[in-house]
Amino acid sequence: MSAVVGWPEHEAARYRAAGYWLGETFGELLAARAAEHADRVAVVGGDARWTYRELDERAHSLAAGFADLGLRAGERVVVQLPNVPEFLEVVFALFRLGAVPVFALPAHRETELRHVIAESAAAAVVSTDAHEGFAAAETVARIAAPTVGHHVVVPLGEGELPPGAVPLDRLRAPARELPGPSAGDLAFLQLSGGTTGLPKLIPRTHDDYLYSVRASAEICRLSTDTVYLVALPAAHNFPMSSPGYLGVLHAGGRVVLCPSPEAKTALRLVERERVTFTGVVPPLAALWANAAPGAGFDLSSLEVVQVGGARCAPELARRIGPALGCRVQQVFGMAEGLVNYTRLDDPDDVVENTQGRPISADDEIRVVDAEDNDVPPGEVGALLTRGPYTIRGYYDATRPEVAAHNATAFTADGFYRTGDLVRRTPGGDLVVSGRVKDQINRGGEKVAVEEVENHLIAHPAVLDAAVVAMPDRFLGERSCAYVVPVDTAAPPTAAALRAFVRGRGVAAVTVPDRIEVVAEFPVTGVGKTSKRDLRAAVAARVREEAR
Ligand code: AMP
Ligand code: DBH
Repeated sequence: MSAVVGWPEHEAARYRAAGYWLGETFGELLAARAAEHADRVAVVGGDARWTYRELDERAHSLAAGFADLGLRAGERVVVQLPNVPEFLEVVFALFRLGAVPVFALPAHRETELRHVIAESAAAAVVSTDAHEGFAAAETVARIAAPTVGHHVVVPLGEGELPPGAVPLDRLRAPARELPGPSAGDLAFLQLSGGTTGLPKLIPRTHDDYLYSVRASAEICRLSTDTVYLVALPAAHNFPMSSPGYLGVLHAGGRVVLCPSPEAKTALRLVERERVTFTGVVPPLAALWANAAPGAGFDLSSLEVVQVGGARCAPELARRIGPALGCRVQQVFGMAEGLVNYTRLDDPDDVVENTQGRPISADDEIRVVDAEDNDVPPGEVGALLTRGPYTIRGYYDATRPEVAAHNATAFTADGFYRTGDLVRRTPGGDLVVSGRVKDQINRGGEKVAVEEVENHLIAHPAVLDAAVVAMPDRFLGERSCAYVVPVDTAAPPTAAALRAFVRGRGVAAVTVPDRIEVVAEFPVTGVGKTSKRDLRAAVAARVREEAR
């Protein structure tokens, strides 16, 4: 067993023969585009406007700098950067060297960082000094992970550099040829939303990921005229590859990094940079659609706004187009692989009411019941998938606990259990109706339920905790934690529990939105906590309170 579970050789051969896997690496892609489009602007962010040639040269120079630092191909590097242009030069430098970025989100805090550093056995961390009031560099220094030999900091002028941390600019070295990775090698580790706890590491290769990027760029009709706004965090799979900034760089277009997804900031950039294409999660789409009509920005350049990451209500899908003056595309994807799109020439009915269909003719889709039998066509079931860009196992499969999880997250014949409940329309489009897996989708941000429960249970006054989704008009879902106190006569207050979880240094999304202290949980026939009943109970209370 190796750390990365690969595709069986006969399937890999099929994906190569079909022209999906072309044997190209990210570094080679950028070099090719820099040769074709040298003087076109590739990246706009902050005060920077880099051409393709500049981005390529910066990545070459930093790759040499990382090598000089002692970083080697195959070593993992946790990268936590917000939407700054340095994000792109750093990740392309690492790609070029064959070092493996691990994409932490800017919202991650000590608990998540500690986890991804440990799980990836990271040799280096690239962080800011501080962002969003979070002392990132200091936190990385405090974690003091034994595997981490290098800490590189992109200073945003918001915090101190800990002793031993190297500012990014000091890494720049004269470019030189480096051996570089092969297209079949592990390119990076993406993070899952974390369905059963902290994020899991998703191993993606140059070959498989670039196939999804190229095919996405084609489906989304990207060209050298595309100006793409990265409104979501650049580290997330959606703005990275669906078609995201990688799709745009593949097409020779322009990537504009938005420092905040807030409507005014984003829409002002749309006007200033003549943005043509962007992707957002449903709550953002709603905010933008509400803000745009009165805001007075010229949005006439906008052609397509994608909405994905969580269920988009048909009413919202209908409103976005008229409010922003653009076409809408629904995107249902996952960092593990499979991505579905409504197509740009689909009828309104499909765009509004479905989450689209897969990228590839070789994306295999099964909709199954609890025993893994196919449900009749059109009925709701659990979505299983396998294909040329869907992983066969989480990283690092040499670890027993990861191998054990892989045994349940994938079928014996290599299908990924997405945990999503879907049905397929006669036209072949998927409609997402819920989740099998115990995850809360807070407007696209996934709450790691078990993790929240673990934090709560760590409180001395808490006997047991169960976290479920409660419906929310704005975010779709928020988290509600049910708690059984050790002593029902002296229960902890909700405020104290929330402060306790926050005090453990977790992302804000991990702090429960609502806490209900109860004497006991409802149970199923065999005595397990019935989360179904808890969900129904909190939904009823939310409805009552809204009356
Ligand atoms: P992650 O595991 O963080 O990559 O999140 C992927 C999950 O987000 C999917 O398995 C779905 O549960 C959810 N998701 C993504 N896009 C959509 C969408 N358009 N509609 C409904 N759910 C979505
Ligand atoms: O939610 C996701 O993870 C997601 C949504 C849309 C994704 O990974 C993607 C597109 O590629």
